[in-house]
Amino acid sequence: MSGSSVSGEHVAQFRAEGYAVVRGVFAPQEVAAMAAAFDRLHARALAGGRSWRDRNVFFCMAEEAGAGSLLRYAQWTAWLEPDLELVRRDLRLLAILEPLIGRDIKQIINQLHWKPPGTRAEFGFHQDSRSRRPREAYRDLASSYVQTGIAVDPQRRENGAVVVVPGSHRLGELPFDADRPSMKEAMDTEDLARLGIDPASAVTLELEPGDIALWHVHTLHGSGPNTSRIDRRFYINGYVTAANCERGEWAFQDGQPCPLEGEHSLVHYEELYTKPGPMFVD
Ligand SMILES: O=C(O)CCC(=O)C(=O)O
Repeated sequence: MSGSSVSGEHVAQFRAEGYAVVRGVFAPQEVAAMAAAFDRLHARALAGGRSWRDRNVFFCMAEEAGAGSLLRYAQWTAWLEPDLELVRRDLRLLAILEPLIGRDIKQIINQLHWKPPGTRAEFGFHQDSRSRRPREAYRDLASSYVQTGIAVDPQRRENGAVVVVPGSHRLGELPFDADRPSMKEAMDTEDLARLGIDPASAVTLELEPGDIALWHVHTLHGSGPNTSRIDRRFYINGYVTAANCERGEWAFQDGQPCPLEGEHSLVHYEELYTKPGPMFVD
């Protein structure tokens, strides 16, 4: 696939199953530019050695037994890396999003996830709706929000690809323990069984570099450890119909890409205006 030609087949699948995969959106040289940006960010985060914040930009470090200090995720690095900034407002993403959430779109997630070989770095099964807080800032979440993930490395079960439960978006918001953040949990099929869901119905989103996965705010998903010999890097961008959200950075206004510039907007970091950093965070 090239240019902004996206076939539209993903729309029916997203509506029916709560997820979809669009293949070959970004070309190898574009993925290489994303990977190089990831590498620079990774080196910067490890050099700092501790979690670090500058306004919405956040490097979350974690200690893992046997693996030492890891960059677990980084948020809003599009502010630091021009190639990542261009991707977040690429017209091919608009072509994927517009049939689902319109052409006036804000962005509320800009995040890279990195699982080096041999690390756990898992995400327990969850619904993204749980993190969309404060709830009054996000109206009509179920029909206004799409999470996307671009494969930078091949994604397989062995290196910790996303696993989704098809059709689970129709279950609405499920009871999860708010004290168990998904990034602190292992991907455990018992969690599905407890919700009355057959664990065998879960599907691994196998992706090649440049493919995009998208999922609904109520789709149950998680991801397991990286038991392979390759990295698993994933570039996540979450979007919302602008009229239904008080938070976020503009991504597209009337279908026109909006660069990140000027002041950071309030998204998830509630102390943006009172404790902007830059600072290490414990
Ligand atoms: O990177 C992953 O595997 C987890 C992604 C995820 O669960 C999310 O973005 O909600």
